[in-house]
Amino acid sequence: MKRARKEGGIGLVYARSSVVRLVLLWGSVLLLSQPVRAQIYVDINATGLNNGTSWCNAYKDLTPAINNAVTGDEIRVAKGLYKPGTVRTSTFLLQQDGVTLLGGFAGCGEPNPDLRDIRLHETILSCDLNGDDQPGFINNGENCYHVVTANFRDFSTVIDGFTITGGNADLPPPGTNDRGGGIINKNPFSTTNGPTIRNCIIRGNSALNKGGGMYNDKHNAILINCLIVGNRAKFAGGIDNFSANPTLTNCTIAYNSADGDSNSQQGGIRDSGGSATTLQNCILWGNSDIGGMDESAQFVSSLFTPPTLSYTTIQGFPASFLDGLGVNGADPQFLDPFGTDGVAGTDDDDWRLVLSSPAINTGNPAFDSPVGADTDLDVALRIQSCRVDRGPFESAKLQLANDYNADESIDLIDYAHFQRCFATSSAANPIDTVCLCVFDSNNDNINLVDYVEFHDSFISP
Ligand SMILES: [Ca+2]
Ligand SMILES: [Ca+2]
Ligand SMILES: [Ca+2]
Ligand SMILES: [Ca+2]
Repeated sequence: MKRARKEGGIGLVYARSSVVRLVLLWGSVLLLSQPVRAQIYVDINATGLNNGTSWCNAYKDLTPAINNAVTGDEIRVAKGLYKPGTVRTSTFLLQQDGVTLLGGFAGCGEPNPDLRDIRLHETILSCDLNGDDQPGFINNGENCYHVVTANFRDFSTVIDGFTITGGNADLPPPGTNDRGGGIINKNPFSTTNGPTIRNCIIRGNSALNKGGGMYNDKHNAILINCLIVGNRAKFAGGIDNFSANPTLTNCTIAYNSADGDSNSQQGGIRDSGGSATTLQNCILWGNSDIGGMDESAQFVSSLFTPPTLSYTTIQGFPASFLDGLGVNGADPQFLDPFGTDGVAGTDDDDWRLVLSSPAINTGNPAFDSPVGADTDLDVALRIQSCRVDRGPFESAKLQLANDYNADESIDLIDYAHFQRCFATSSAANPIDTVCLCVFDSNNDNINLVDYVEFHDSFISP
């Protein structure tokens, strides 16, 4: 008998709105229960003193808030569009570790100004100084070089809940205004562990040289629940890493492009200078270079410092030495990656997964949501059904009973997992939560009763 467990329903359910509302309430309670940090408010619609002390007395710009923040402060930013200044060298320059930037609040004049919903209250950081950008990087000649600059910033620097767009790092050397259009993290001296970037959309940025979306030089950045789409550069349209070991979890890096003059210029992510990226529950798809959209256009690394890949989708896989548990090349099936304007990386795209997506319920079965990332980019619960999805959006689709690997077929692969899960749990043989969720038919443990259920499903699915 096919049956979906835990939620008690039968078949597949897609009911996001009620989940979103529940999680919003829950998220608000969480925010209230966290230790008190000094809060600095930023709201482009603020009407009062503009000194940052409350929503209606908020700074109207983000820059003075950043400049006045000290370690331990939390900068809360209301919905709206924020620019770093008026000249091309303007950038949101993060100068202090231990400061958390949170976007997505309702803000002044709203019934609950503290209500946080990063989708409904989109908070955009943009380099489009004239406000005249069009899809396809048109009119970005006056845009500033880097939207965010986080040089030397460590993990305690947190950027959470922003859309980062319009950076155009097009100034030829000397200098580094030719890289990192969206975010630049550079330490020329020694390795820095940071910054931490969560729940962010980095889209529509460009660079003359490398790292259209992001450039990490000796910065082991952490990215969780991020969407890096529609950025471009000569080399590495999405993310360029030099002597850096970033960790990406539940990120989608898609339809970024590199227009360098050889056929392996790495539209998605490039590791060089000894870099070794870690990717878990991620999707690399549709990134292109002049050689097309093969595996080398998604991700390029060195044989000598290979990346650590798990439960990640890479278009064109397998084609090189890249490998890892749960890595495959199955089309993730985005809902509408180009939108009505036909261009990836603009605000009409939809990067959620269609219900038939093989990226749903196929993330790491042992995954536990990291701190600060227990919701997805829709502010819905990060882990739904039995198992986390790949990419920043979690589907509400339920997983079939007895279908451990979520391929909607109950076969020998699932039988092997049943045997593993059936054995007594021990340190050498841990039973993950997916075991219990898909195989434990009567909510006690995995035992002979469940074996009978599995057997029935197996012979008569
Ligand atoms: Ca512009
Ligand atoms: Ca679009
Ligand atoms: Ca799931
Ligand atoms: Ca299966």
